[in-house]
Amino acid sequence: MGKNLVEKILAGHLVSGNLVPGEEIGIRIDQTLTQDATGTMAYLQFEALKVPKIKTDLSVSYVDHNTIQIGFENADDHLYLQSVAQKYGIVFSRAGNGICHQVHLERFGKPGKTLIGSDSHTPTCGALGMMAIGAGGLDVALAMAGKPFYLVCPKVIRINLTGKLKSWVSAKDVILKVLEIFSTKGNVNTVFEYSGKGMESLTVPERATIANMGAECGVTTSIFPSDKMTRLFLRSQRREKDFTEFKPDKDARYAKTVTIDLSKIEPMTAKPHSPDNISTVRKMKKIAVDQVCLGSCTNSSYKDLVTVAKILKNKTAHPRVSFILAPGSRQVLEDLSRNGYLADLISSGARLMENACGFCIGNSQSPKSGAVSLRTSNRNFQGRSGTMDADVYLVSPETAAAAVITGQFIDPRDLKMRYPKIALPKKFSVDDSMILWPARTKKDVEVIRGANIGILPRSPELPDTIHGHVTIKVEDKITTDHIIPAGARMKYRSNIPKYSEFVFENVDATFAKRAMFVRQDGKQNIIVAGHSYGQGSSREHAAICPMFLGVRAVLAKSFERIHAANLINFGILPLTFCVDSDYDSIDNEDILEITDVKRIVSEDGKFLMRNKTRGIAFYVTCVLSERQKQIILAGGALNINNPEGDNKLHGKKN
Ligand code: MIC
Ligand code: SF4
Repeated sequence: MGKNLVEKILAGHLVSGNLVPGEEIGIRIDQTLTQDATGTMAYLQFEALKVPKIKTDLSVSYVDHNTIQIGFENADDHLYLQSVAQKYGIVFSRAGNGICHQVHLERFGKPGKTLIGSDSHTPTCGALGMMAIGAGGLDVALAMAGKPFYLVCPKVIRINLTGKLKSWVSAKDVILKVLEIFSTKGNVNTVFEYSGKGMESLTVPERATIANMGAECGVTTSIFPSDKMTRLFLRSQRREKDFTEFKPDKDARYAKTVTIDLSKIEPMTAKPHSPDNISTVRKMKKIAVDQVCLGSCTNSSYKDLVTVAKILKNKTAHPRVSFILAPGSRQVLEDLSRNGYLADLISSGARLMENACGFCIGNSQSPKSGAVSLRTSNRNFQGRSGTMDADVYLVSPETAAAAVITGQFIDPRDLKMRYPKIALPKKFSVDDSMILWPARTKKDVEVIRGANIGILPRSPELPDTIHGHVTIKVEDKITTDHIIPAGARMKYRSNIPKYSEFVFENVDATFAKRAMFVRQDGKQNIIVAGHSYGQGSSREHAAICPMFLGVRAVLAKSFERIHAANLINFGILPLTFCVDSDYDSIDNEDILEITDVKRIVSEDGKFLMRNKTRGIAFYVTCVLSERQKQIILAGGALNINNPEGDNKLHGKKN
């Protein structure tokens, strides 16, 4: 029987388990990536594993998230990351070189290989035919130490693209269509594999936009075959030697096939406050636009930005619109500049930002209160822009450009202009001088730990009785942005005691204090949640900080993949309701108790939970693999992989 792409890569990397969808498997990881905001924890954890050098083919540490540098914190982190990279054989991409996913696509991704990254948009490299998966920092640290990466063997859905995109419609509209079909819920342990005649006409940067935002559907990853387009892209990056053709077998089987006719797609948008709140732009009422942000790892490629430059040539941004431009990488910026497009963008009124995450993570360019902001990024969760009452709409670069000129949210086809069709350059400007390679010869490198490099907290062993206090009850679709905000708070990523003060800050600002009180009282905190708990970012801080505050269990209707893995890694029980309606019988401040915890975890994971406050009881489950059971019983993965807990790793306290 023929194999699909996913089966081929998984079979070639399988270390444990069987390739049966739903079963846990372990795979060998060829490449890893980290970014600075998740990287400091990942490398503190890597150091704790006591491995002298990385064991992957390639590991790259990027600095792209916290580059604002107000105060010493960000720069302390960068220096720590640079020195750790030198010491352990990791490639270091300096601040200013670009967003991890864009740079990895340009310079490092290889068809047929496996990649895990401590960022949820790691699947971007699926555009090159890689199995590229987002994960928590600890899982990345373990992979760098040569351990397998464990995941649930995914089912594979084939997305068959037919037809051709019409003028003014682009890759962003395709992935917004996919989000309309699949939504952000219910796609855990699934991979989208793209195929079809329509797919063949998409360039690698267009495929990257689609693979990138598959993350919003909650899938394990998205993948494209490696074909003529892949070869062209790698050639233009002067690395054709990295090309291998990689296609599914003709008789490959899929869990299901969904066909999308590209010629029928119109300009689309995701309305506030979720990437699956989809409409066509045509159906939107005319709204005045205050801000347009062009960039992020979804839509900041050369093609995206040249398209906008051509639309805006000899035009000026509408007086109401603040027009923000953040190229995806130094290469994109350099090529825009060499080919004259940067001048066109600047003369149209673009406010040029650093080629980094910037506005996308809300650490700069927060819009005015009550603003309408059109962004080409991938997430529009409430408050992520840094302005709680702003309405953020996700759009294509073409729709963004139309708003820059008109100050209105309009369908770009209404500009009545000729659509600028952009061919990719034969050769991009390749200059890796902002990439530092680790020393080849063995020398002693000192790891530099500034004052911002904090402690690496661990969780105690699992207790036998959880006497839990419902410290917060939340709804469906709680994102990791809700659990622990990024933006202005991100500079505390390396300082867990400080960062923990902001857990659920935008949902209930009293949470951290109340949770700490419960912990100091010798009890455990429980979070009660609806469906899809932990959507969005991979940040393991959404598990580490609650753990630090004494959260021992999260009881939800369902979990998202990366967050569930992070909870287990940090010794927090992910419990699910056996009957969803039991959610309604719990209130804030209720006392929930489970007993005989260790035995039940080791057996079938089915607990009788007693609500002591209400005098009722109901069943919850905790379905874990044998490996995960050991982790939970030990109180977290670090307690297994470095049981003695080395405190010498802790930096100066702030
Ligand atoms: C995001 O887009 O939310 C982030 C910031 O890139 C996160 C990682 C982080 O929180 O550091 C992600 O996507 O995983
Ligand atoms: Fe950076 Fe935004 Fe991409 Fe996250 S989604 S990696 S913050 S650009």
